[in-house]
Amino acid sequence: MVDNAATADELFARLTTVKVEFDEGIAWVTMNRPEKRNAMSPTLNREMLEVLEALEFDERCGVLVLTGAGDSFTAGMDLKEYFRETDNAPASVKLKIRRAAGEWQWRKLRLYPKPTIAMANGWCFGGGFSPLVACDLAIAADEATFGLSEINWGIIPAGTVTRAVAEVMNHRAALYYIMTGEPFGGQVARETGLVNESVPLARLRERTRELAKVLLGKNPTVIRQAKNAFKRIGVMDWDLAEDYLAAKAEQTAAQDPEGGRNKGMKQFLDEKSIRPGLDTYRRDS
Ligand code: ACO
Ligand code: V55
Repeated sequence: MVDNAATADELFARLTTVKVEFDEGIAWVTMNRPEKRNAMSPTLNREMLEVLEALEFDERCGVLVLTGAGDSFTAGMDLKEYFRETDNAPASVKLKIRRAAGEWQWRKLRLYPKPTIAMANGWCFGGGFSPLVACDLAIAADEATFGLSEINWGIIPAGTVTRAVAEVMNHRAALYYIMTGEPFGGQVARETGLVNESVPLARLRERTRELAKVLLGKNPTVIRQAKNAFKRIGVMDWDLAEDYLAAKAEQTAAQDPEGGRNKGMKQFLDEKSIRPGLDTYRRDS
């Protein structure tokens, strides 16, 4: 039998650009190049993918929080290591480096089997919007600074940045910030739909922990199916979505080791000990 935690710990010990810490079911994953404002270099992209793959099967991770070291979430793609130094590389090398970015920034993260929260603690530019939006939920610090800065140095927001922005930000705001490159703070990020809420930096970690704890109290099988269904149905018509959701609902019940659906109904209908509109069912009984 493979010891997932021991294998993961070996990986975590050799990381140079990412830090992983466990705390009561929460895995705090920190982009960790503070002296470079956590810019996403090819090394960071490779390490983040390895970390996400390891945490998928690590029972110490019930909820994943993605954040950045120091005063930054991430300053976006590394202009030196990701762009300039690869400009003259062979197409195959370039492709590999581009692919490693997308692999973690959205492909792995967007349908991650555990709840994910982006904790936007500071600078967040350009490419940083992809993992920010790929996380299920996002909390910003009022003091954080966001920007679609691509226009300011002469490129369009590529990778999946424009796609991510179109998914969550309101239409007018998206175009305004894509076209002006103007920086904005946490409260504007909330008003425009980019994050769920924004709190003073001094409260950011505590509020994130509190939200993570709420998610940790829910049935993990159901929460995984629920969030992934939401992210899948965007491209379906209503008939297809109805059929897909019916199938997913049956699959969820069949997979759920704790039989949540029956517990919930019993506690409400028979015991009258909870009201599901107001409380979650007791998972331990
Ligand atoms: N890529 C590469 N290096 C970076 C990046 C980046 N995206 N962001 C910061 N750095 C490096 C700087 O080059 C500098 O390195 P050095 O100390 O070796 O000279 C170091 O990080 C510190 O940067 P400063 O600019 O000195 O830090 P300051 O705190 O004054 O400003 C800020 C921070 C606002 C984040 C600034 O660094 C910045 O504008 N960075 C670029 C943001 C950006 O536009 N990112 C690209 C978005 S587009 C995309 O991702 C595709
Ligand atoms: C960005 C751009 C890219 C990329 C990843 O704008 C992110 C952000 C131009 O290529 O590969």
